[in-house]
Amino acid sequence: MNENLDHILSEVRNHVSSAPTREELERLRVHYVGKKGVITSLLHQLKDLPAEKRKEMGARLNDVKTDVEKVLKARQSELNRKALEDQLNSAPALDLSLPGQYATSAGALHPVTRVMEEFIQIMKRIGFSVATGPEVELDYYNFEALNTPEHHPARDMQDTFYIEPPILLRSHTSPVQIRAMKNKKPPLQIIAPGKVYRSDYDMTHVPMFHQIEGLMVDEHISFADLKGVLHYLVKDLFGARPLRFRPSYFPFTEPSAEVDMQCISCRGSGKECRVCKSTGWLEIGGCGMVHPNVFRSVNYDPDKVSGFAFGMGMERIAMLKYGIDDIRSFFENDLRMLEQFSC
Ligand code: 2NL
Repeated sequence: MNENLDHILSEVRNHVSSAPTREELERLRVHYVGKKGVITSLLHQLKDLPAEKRKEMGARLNDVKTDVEKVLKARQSELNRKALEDQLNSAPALDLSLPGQYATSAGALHPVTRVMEEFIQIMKRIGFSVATGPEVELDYYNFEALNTPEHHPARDMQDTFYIEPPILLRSHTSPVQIRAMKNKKPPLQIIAPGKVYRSDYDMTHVPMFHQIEGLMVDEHISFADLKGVLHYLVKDLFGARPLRFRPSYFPFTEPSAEVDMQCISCRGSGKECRVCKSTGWLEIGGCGMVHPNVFRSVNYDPDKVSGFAFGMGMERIAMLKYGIDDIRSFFENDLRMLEQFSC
């Protein structure tokens, strides 16, 4: 039986290591160590041997079985590797330059984001830096430091979103400028872009919109400086246009004005113009000279410095630039509207 085993072992070595396919290898495995295989049946025959022979033969048979299984395994992984290699070699080369199977359209910036970035770019070019701050604010920064008296309608629950007094959602980005002035001595030239919140909802108002405020403080800053900056800004955003400054009121500026731009559609003629409702003018924001009380609340001396400030709604600017007539369409996520701005 010992010679028989030696013979089996060398036979297995030969057959297995030259097995050409995985199918052939499987056939050999079944033949030697399968349920009815050669080695398995020899193991079954052990019980017929005398006790002292059985122990020796059992150990020997188990060694041979382990050996055979090892050889089978080795050939198996060799064949698996070869199969994978063949598969990779026969596969058609991948052409990575082929267009995809499904067309994907290019994404685009939201029109409000576009206008905002353009606005920021222009202001940076003439020396303004960008300041940001929290959207959840304190009544102090949003109103009190801005000379806005207790009875002012903007402070009303009806107009401002209160989290829980004195915590509120900022109704303009002015609090960013208050914080900036408290942290830095003049001169100062900043813009504060960001989201603001007001309790409003119709064709021209939404409860959240984007504002950019500008602030310039130094000795001898005048209304002429304000006009110069706004003319430069409008020229870059819309092309050169006459501006009109209409006297107005804001608690934080004195004097205050609404800024109107000559209508880009009728060029000021007002003839049957639905863009400017035949007035010849378009309102683009508000502005003024910083109120002395605002300077006092940030520890600037109103006798030594002066400054101008302005605020513009980005949705309003985008509506004028792109001829959009309902502000709500910015927030409906309708691709038919948004896709018009991909380029
Ligand atoms: C508008 C009008 C305006 C300001 C904002 C301002 C800020 C400081 C001091 C003084 Cl810290 N003024 N901001 C001034 C005038 C008008 O915004 O129509 N916004 C959409």
